Amino acid sequence: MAKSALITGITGQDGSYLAEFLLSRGYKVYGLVRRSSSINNERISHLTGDITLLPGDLLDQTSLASAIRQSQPDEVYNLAAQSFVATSWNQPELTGQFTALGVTRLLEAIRTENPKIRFYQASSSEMFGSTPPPQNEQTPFHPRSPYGVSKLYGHFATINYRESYGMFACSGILFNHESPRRGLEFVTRKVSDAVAQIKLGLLDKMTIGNLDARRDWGFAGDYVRAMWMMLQQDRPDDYVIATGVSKSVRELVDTAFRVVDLDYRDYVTVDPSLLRPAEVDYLCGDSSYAKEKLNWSPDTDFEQLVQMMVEEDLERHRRHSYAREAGVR
Ligand code: NAP
Ligand code: F7E
Repeated sequence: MAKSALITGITGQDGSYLAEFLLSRGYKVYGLVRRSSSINNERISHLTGDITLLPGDLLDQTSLASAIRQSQPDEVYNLAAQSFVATSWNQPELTGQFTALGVTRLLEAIRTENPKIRFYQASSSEMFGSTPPPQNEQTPFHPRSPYGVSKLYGHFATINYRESYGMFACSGILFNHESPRRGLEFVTRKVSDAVAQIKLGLLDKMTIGNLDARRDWGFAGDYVRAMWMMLQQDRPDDYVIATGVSKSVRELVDTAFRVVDLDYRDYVTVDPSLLRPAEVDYLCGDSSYAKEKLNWSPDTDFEQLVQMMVEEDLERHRRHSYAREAGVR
């Protein structure tokens, strides 16, 4: 019989790629969607008819239990979160409610409905914070944001349910992963979108925050494959997923402008208001354990990722420009 999976955060970047991946493997896919006055299904609209959406919110225990009862999943992927680090300083309590306590609510719902369900928790390299690279499963945590602190709670809640109740609960410690579906507030997409607009003459300049921060950036499509692999093992465990290559924000900007043959120094200025109260300076993951146990490695490198993102944003803005012109005529 076909397996079934429930994805929280299915409307997000990773949720959309994971839904596609699981459908391609014959899964029945359910997605938890919170109520909103305007529909926000852009990333999964092409999957309408193939997936089943269920109402629910990480803030509401009853709705989580109900979604599990309705979907009867073999696997639950908890991708929902307040995921933007900068916002976590403005909304620290809400971030804790979604990103930390939301994990406990979901684990409790699974434990009481069916503790045999396999569970994936979307943990984050933000949990390493100020601990220097390379970071792997043995590296001590020192988060630097309310988001990182909340993710660390979720990480240990997952381990605790595994140890307390023998549940098949895994935590994927994923480093930054990006795509053309990345939210516009994250630095890679902010840059690819601005580069496309500048190239097309729709924008003159862009502002940026810390150019010296370093991140290990991979492609989201590669990373959702690792999530699924974790839940197919004989034993539950935690894994670091990363490319092992770290680049600065300056290198990101330089690479993106080079895709359209421009020099970033002519267009980019630093805006100190975009600096964070505490920064994560240097992330570079060591995913040799995932390579050994899951046989996982990424297919897409940094340059291919940046090129893909800039080209898709160019294409999107060109389409919108044509549509605008056609509308005027
Ligand atoms: P994303 O695009 O921001 O998506 C977040 C998802 O969570 C959206 O579907 C959002 O729904 C949903 N959500 C937020 N609050 C919710 C609530 N109270 N109840 C139900 N759903 C809620 O994030 P992403 O980049 O796909 O990341 C997926 C997960 O991996 C997140 O947990 C993130 O923290 C974690 N992570 C991401 C990265 C990365 O580099 N992308 C790295 C490590 C870990 P709406 O559409 O309604 O807002
Ligand atoms: O920032 C710097 C910023 O917001 C990356 C989330 O998916 O990955 C993501 O968190 C770096 C930081 O991602 C701007 O200060 C400079 O050093 O793209 P970001 P993030 O904070 O690393 C982790 C693994 C997650 O788990 C999170 O959910 O870029 N930076 N200038 C900027 N960042 C933004 N957003 N905007 C700027 O203008």
